[in-house]
Amino acid sequence: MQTWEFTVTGAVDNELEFTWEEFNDLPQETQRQDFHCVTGWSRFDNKFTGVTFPTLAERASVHDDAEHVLFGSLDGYSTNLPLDQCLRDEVLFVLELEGQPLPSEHGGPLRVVTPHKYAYKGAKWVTNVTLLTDPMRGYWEMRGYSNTANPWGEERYSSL
Ligand SMILES: Nc1nc2c(c(=O)[nH]1)N[C@H]1C(S)=C(S)[C@@H](COP(=O)(O)O)O[C@H]1N2
Ligand SMILES: [Mo]
Repeated sequence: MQTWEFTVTGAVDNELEFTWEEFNDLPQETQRQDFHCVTGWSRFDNKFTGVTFPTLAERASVHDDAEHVLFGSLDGYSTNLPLDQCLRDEVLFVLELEGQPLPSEHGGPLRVVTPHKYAYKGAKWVTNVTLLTDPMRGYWEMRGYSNTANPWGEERYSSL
């Protein structure tokens, strides 16, 4: 974890940069959440512990004209969401699964979960969050999956 670094940049007053120890010192909460992949499988009742998106947004002091968010990961993956879809306590930066450090195959040491969206909106191995004034598309959103990804609307594919 020596080289791990996490940043929040873009349309914010305070650009944030965390070492692993600093990130772990942020206030955390534990939640039970379901998980829906766009291809049809789900995993129910996962116990996740981590830092909420609003906690980070408050510390960064997000600009009034920020409307969108891009998440970036170590594997080059990215995904995007409107800011109002991120400012929810269930958008969690997960450090622990079932009380254990998040395994790397599930995105450890740190991943995002978005229970209100298909799971591709939750970046594994996340290391940067960029606040944007204009929308951008992430990896799957550029490749035909739905930009909005609401699982109850079964919004799987982009119509554009
Ligand atoms: N960095 C990164 N995050 C990612 C992906 C990925 O390929 N790279 N795949 C996404 C997709 S499509 C799904 S369904 C979930 C899978 O999470 P899991 O491996 O913990 O089941 O991670 C999402 N986050
Ligand atoms: Mo997925």
